[in-house]
Amino acid sequence: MNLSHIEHIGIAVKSLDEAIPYYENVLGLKCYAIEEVADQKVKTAFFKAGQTKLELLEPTDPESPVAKFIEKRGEGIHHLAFTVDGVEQALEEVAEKGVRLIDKKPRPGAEGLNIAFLHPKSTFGVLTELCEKK
Ligand code: CMX
Repeated sequence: MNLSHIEHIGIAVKSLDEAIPYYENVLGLKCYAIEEVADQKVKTAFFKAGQTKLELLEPTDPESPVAKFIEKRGEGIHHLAFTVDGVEQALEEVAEKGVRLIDKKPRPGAEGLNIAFLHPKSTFGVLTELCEKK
């Protein structure tokens, strides 16, 4: 697949209101966007640390993947997202190589991206997101 860079690091938090001041007042970063992604049942907040984007994820529903993650493993790093050229084709390729897909087709993510997840049980414990601009 044609993977170019890390698009963002996803971090699960219980509350954006509580977590954002840490990133802004302690680390000195600026939250430049807040967006709800209904499909993923999260509210997201974005920061840039140099070239690297951070995405804070607050669950909007107790049954959402992020709510379950926090319940089971606590707040913390939730996923790593890579930019690829052609998510659909990349999914076919990794599936052929035996990787378990969470999403068989790309779906809409924050910031106008098409996204799809690979299961952490077949990616050495890292929930992996493949994404591209629509
Ligand atoms: N990173 C690493 N491992 C994880 C994980 C994560 N983020 N989330 C769950 N796991 C682990 C669980 O701890 C569990 O491990 P054990 O069996 O050793 O305890 C295992 O994966 C499977 O867990 P599960 O109970 O079968 O499945 P869950 O119901 O916990 O769902 C997952 C896990 C990854 C399939 C689900 O969270 C999912 O579909 N995620 C993709 C969508 C998503 O995360 N959306 C939110 C972000 C949206 C965005 O960025 O816009």
